[in-house]
Amino acid sequence: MSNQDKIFPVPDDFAKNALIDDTLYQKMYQASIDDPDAFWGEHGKRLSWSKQYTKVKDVSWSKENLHVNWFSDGELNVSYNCIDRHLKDKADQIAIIWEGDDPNKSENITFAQLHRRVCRFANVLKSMGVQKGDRVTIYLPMIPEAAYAMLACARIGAIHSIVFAGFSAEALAGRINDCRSSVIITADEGLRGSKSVPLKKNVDEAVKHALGVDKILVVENTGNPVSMKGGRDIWWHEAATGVDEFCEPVAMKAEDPLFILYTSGSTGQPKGVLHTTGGYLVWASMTHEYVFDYKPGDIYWCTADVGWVTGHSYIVYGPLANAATTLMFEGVPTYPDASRFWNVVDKHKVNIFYTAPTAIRALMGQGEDFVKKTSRKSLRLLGSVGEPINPEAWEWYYKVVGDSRCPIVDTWWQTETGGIMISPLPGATPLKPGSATRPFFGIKPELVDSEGVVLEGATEGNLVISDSWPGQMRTVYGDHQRFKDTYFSAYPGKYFTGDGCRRDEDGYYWITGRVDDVINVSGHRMGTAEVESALVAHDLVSEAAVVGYPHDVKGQGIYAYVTLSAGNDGTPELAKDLVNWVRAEIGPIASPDKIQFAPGLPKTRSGKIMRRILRKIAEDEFSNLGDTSTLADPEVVDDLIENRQNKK
Ligand code: 6R9
Repeated sequence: MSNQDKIFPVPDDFAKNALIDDTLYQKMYQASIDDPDAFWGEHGKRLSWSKQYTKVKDVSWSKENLHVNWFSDGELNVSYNCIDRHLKDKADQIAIIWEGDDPNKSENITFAQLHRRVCRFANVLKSMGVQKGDRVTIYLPMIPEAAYAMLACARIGAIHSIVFAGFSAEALAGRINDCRSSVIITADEGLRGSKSVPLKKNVDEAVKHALGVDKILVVENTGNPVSMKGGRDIWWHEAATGVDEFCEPVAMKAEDPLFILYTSGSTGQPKGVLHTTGGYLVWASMTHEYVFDYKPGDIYWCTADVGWVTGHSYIVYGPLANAATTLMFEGVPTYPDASRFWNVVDKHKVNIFYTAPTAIRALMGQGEDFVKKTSRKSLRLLGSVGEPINPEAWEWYYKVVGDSRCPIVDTWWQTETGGIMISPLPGATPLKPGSATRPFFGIKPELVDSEGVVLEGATEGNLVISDSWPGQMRTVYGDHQRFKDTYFSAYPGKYFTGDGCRRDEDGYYWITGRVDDVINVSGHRMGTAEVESALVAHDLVSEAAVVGYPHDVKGQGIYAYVTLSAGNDGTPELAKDLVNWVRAEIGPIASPDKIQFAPGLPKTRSGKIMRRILRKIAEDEFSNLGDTSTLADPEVVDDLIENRQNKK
């Protein structure tokens, strides 16, 4: 029997104590599909509304009139829901456990403290002139101030746009410009695995290319000297001195924007995915509670970075809306050594642990001892997100990390979906390693063929979602047409995910990976077009084509075919230069793993690059290249094969 056929039933005691068992899942799922208005009308009440909604779902995915509104006449404040409403009986409960990069540094922040700090932050932003609807770019490492800044924006109705602190100055500038934000929040430096990241320096560089930035608020983190420009740059600790510790939360309409988060697509520059207030928070909090079987008192840890959507929904908004204790980790899994995750689990008695397959695979490569010398007794539930988890990594996670006691929730979702869409509920769903299993409440997944024909039963196809859910993105910021084109044009009336998927006899979903030109490197989404345009921006490069290939740890690696302009040699030094160039243009996560200099790229007669062929060569599967007869210049293929970089 292959791994894929293994079934891990729900442990009896887990089912007994779980919020949702299988019978309840079936019942609630059916209700959510039969009558979404009634279902979400009821579940929207999990939040505290300053004005109760009377409307629930108002959505059209038609081409002519694409709009998505949930709870639209209701009003609420996200910061109030994540903090103030818990103060009555949980003021002294820990809201955030911060664990530093340095294992000797950690801090517990209670809801009362969080309230004061977020209020103070909000008042500082107000004093800097930030108003409701303004965009604020946040470029911070994983320090508590990142959460304060997000919640402070939400408190005063400003729209935050977080840019992952691993992105370059160039990438940051593009995102600042796209949403025209005039305020940036950053730190002197970040710290990861004892190495510092020059954040303020990057911001200084970025604003040379970003017009209209008036104010930069700088958090002192490492304390190393940075340059501060008078009139523009403000130290957080100076601005915060003596500032009032109360700030009234602003009542927001349910459909007022909460945040923009840039994500890569198959074409062009990253898109500003826009999420709004009410539906997003209902979705983030409800999925957090049910998927993680969260109960009061649990210590919950999601290892993502707040620069990604997982950090937004499952470090900050979902858990805090549920009054959970959420752990925020500044460091990396392998510093000081590969026991770090498990030492942190033991140190803070973590019950629920949520990470990415790439981290699991990297730790798996370091051997069991790093895990086995720790206790991990506190763990009750494990989670996975970001890319398909291969069954070997799943079983290692289950047996070695979880000691075969803890269910694993393999959660499939996207920046665009706001929260988890397909996932086991740990008290309800028997697990199959590698499958995200079944849809969450309200989610109607369908598999379609390339013509859009809906496929029934056990089959494989493109994954679409056929009806709206409260957490879905509302638009691409500043470009509603792109929202339509990207998600609703391939299969009219349905949301296209960009993922391929198989459904088995039990109705379980198995995500097979992207079917577009997006690659997934260590769980980070990367548009091949972005890496290509960075490469061709280099003086010596005339053309580039980028594809993904299977990588043991990263899931996919980045393989770049580069054609140089005439008279230049593809030396190993130049290959190194190009890798550094891409790092500087986009960030270290986009560094090509392999560069192959190619005198020509395989193209159709109409000039389209045949990526299928490039993918095969990168995978070292060139014996089966399929039909190359339509190529303009079939000989280039021989050279590509000859000089392939992944020879087995
Ligand atoms: C949350 C997040 C989204 C893409 C998505 C898919 C892949 C995410 C997955 C998964 C298989 C899972 N993906 N979770 N594939 N199984 N459990 O990662 O958002 O960065 O927007 O990436 O990631 O390909 O389309 P985002």
